[in-house]
Amino acid sequence: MNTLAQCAAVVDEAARTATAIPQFTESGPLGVEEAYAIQALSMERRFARGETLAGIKMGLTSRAKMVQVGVAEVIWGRLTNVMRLEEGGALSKRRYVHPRIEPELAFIMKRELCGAVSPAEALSAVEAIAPAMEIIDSRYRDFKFALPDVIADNSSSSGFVVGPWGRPDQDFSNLGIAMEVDGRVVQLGSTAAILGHPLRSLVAAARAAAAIGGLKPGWIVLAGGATAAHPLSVGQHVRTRVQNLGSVSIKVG
Ligand code: OOG
Ligand code: MG
Repeated sequence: MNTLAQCAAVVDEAARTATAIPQFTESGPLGVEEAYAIQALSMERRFARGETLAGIKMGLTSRAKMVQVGVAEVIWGRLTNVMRLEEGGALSKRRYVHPRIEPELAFIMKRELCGAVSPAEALSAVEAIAPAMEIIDSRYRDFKFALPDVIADNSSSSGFVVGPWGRPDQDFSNLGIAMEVDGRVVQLGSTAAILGHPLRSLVAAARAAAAIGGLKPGWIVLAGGATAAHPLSVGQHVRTRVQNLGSVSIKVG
């Protein structure tokens, strides 16, 4: 079995070169704690190349997502400045292995938030909320993985795009979501699909982030896909509309 640092190098190289790799769990057991250690070490390699931490993403916070990937645990990963795509801009598909896109809700923090917090405390630390989309790109062959594999692979995160920021003091517990590809709706859902209320995902993020010193002001937190993810192909134009919050879009080049 490889060391954690070797695994981190393997998964980082797979992401950097957009090359699929076999799952780690195919060659031996891997624990969840070790998997988070691999994630941390692989992201350290990116930070050493000049990327900076921009926040965290929560994953598998909706039933639709758990069913799609066959893993039923909430997971998290790290977002970097380089992963952020410009709203309305284009992504280059050849930089990914087999990218998918999913509708999300983003928070931006105005205050630090760390450890066990109540939903009200979490909300009071939020500067704004926005419609968002995450590009997920499992580095594992055929987009297949077990829980420790996906955690080691930064929870499949590979890009994100954020729409207009809105006030956090509005009811966002059950807002309709429609994700369209070239004007055709491919996924319909509600923010309520995210743990019953997206704020619960932020509470979970604060708990998870305790391991890295808490959520920091200015960080973005992605609450997790509200629907199943949709595969991306060159030429597509993808737009997600969230009731009351506006829309966010990306082109695939
Ligand atoms: C794992 C990442 C899950 C979400 O929003 O649920 C995720 C995957 O689907 O590959 O990002
Ligand atoms: Mg996601």
